Amino acid sequence: MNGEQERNTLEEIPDWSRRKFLVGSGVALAAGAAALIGNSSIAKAVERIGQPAVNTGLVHVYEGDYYFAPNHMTWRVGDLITIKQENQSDYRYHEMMIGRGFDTAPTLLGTQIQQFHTDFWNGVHVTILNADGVDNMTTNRAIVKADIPTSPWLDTNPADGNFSPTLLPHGWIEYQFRVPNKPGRWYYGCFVQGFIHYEEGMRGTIDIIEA
Ligand SMILES: [Cu+2]
Repeated sequence: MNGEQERNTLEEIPDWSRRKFLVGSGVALAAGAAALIGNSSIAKAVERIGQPAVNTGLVHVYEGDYYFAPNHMTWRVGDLITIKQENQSDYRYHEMMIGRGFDTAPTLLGTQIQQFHTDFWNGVHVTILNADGVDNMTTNRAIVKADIPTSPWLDTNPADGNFSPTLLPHGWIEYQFRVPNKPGRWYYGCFVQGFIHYEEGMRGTIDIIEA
């Protein structure tokens, strides 16, 4: 039985985690500057170098151990977006869920966070354009069609879960959708291996702005 925890720890990302993201994503110069100055508002600013004000069209989302690059995006309601989700890890599976709040469940290690409580993708039309190296993908309540064969990895059984493309090491997938009218702040994260990836820094934020 799932409990609910209406809280996201993302506002409390400590400085060490931010630095780890910067180094991990290869923004060495920016990370060096941020470390020298040691000012968290500067570290915050450099996260956004090279990113447009609004992400639209083809948006690359790189996955590594344990981060997303970028770890912040801005989407506009009604825009057509193609996410190319690319797992750059040599060893680890990574997924991408988007939502709000957390669902928890009892485990041998105590109560643990399992997934987002509110799945961003519920009711959203998504087209899978291309993929290579998908371990599994649960559509949950997204409305998914595909331009490519998706057997055996696509699970279209509606369940009480999150829409979640899960990639093998070096796997990638491209999917397209129109940003739904769900403005405000959303969170993304990887819940592979329980909550470990998320807690280690594999998470980000999306601000959805009105058209
Ligand atoms: Cu992961």
